Amino acid sequence: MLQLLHKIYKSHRGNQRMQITKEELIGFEKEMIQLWENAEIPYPIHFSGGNEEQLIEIFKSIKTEDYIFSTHRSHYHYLLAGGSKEKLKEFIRIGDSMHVFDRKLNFFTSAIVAGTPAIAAGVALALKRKNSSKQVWCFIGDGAEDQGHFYEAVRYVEGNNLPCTFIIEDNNRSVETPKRFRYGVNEIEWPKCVKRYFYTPVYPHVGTEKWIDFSGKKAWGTSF
Ligand SMILES: Cc1ncc(C[n+]2csc(CCOP(=O)(O)OP(=O)(O)O)c2C)c(N)n1
Ligand SMILES: [Mg+2]
Repeated sequence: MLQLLHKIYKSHRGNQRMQITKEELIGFEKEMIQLWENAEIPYPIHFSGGNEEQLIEIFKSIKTEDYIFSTHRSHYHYLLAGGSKEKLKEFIRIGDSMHVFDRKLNFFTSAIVAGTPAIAAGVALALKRKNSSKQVWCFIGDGAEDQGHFYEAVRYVEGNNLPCTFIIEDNNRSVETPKRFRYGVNEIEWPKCVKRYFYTPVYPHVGTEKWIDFSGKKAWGTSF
């Protein structure tokens, strides 16, 4: 009986990824900010903040077996994907905050703005050919939304009805330039494979408000 209940529960719940709370997300990032401001992370780093609730909601639809493509701002995505805080901390400490990768979680990142949509489309094509039920989720910023590579991937995914959803994380800035200075006032209406959420970022594009003196600091775990 218990086994049957478990089976029913699992089939309703799907294979959802591990849950992490808003407070835990903020707490993790604050810890990393402390390291950064103590000049213990001598690399460029993009902090997440202000989009916890939106992402927690979106990740309710992302199953354990799905593929996730993240961006240069990867910390929240990785933790919500079920990634371990310790592993993420290691990536960050060695300067790989923008290159977080985890094959077991099907989690990939690129620091190249709009570098992932074409790869996401390719993975989605392969999944469709295999009759797989897995989905692809590709996060991009509104700066990446400006890029032709994104448009090409959207056209291909929509035209071929591929299992891929693009999620624009719209914080109205590409580096620090708002949309009206980039292309005026009109938004493009994308087809249904593109979703968008808005948020007000807590931190600047890179680092925090503070100037950090990295002179004499060594890369973590190295002698140079
Ligand atoms: C191809 C490419 N051009 C430029 C950059 C430098 N760059 C890094 S992040 C960024 C802006 C990204 O803005 P957005 O996609 O909106 O993400 P956000 O930082 O707002 O989360 C730029 C231009 C890059 N990484 N790759
Ligand atoms: Mg942006």
